[in-house]
Amino acid sequence: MPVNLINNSSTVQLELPKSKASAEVRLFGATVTSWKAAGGSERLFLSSAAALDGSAAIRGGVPIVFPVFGSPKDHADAPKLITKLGKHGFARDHEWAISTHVPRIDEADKVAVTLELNTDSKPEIKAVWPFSTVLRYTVTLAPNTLHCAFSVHYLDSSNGAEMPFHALLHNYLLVPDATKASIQGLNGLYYIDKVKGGEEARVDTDDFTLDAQPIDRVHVGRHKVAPAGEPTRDIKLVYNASLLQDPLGRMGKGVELTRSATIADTVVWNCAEEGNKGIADLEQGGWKKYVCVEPGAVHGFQTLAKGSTWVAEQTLTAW
Ligand code: TA6
Repeated sequence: MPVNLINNSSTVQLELPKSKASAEVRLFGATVTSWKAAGGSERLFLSSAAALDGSAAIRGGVPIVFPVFGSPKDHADAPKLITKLGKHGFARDHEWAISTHVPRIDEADKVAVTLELNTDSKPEIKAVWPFSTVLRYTVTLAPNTLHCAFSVHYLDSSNGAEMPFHALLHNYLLVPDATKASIQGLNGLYYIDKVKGGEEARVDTDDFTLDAQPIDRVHVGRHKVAPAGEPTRDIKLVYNASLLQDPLGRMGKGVELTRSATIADTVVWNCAEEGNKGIADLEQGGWKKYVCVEPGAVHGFQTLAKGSTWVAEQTLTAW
């Protein structure tokens, strides 16, 4: 069966036997923890020290950040209503369920599963989030792509207020060597540099390399000088791997990311060697194996009216 429940029903495994593509999605946090494109080579980083027992958000894969990016106190515009939320919100550290509302796709070259989190069913979420909300997440595997569709359904609330939120897909992309990898597609974007205390600057190269320095930047999709209607930018992560780093050339050249216009911002994060020491669930030397490239809606809060739905989608393509 190409869609299986494994590990005591804690994980959904998607498989395409012909191309040898596969993916694993944990019910905890709806976190995709493995994606192997055609040929079977892993494309996501998962720390060997990550907690996989539900005691903490998973360090690696694709955690979902919702409904706040960072802590509410990081945002001067955070509405009072949501100041009790923890860092990066609650989607990534709660158990989701397999949706009974959306049929699973199970075809020769495409398999998908939909997970769901109903905030009303979790008292600890209700205590900090005054909106009845259903989150749905559909992960679709094709031979060379992983498609992730995240939707927010605002059902009800006692005060009828608009729902404020951020959302982001926190992709930990596996790289042969983070100091060699480069990111294309950010050129010209204005960004907020969290390593430099929130300084603002603009990217001036189309081949941005990390160079072993800590990086934590929020690139604003709709940058200040962009003419109205500028298309959403696509990102290419280029491995720049030498034969030494990938002797059999199995990993390919990189990963391309495209997304819906709803998640036009792009966060780039790597903690570098010095930051690695302070992150207990990041394996030693783990910083060199990942680059986080995270499409999101995190610059300013989105608002959703009661009864409405918001959708964000990304496609990762192995090349
Ligand atoms: O998305 C980047 C970021 O917000 C960084 O500031 C860094 O803290 C990272 O996420 C990881 O956060 P976490 O809570 O998972 O340790």
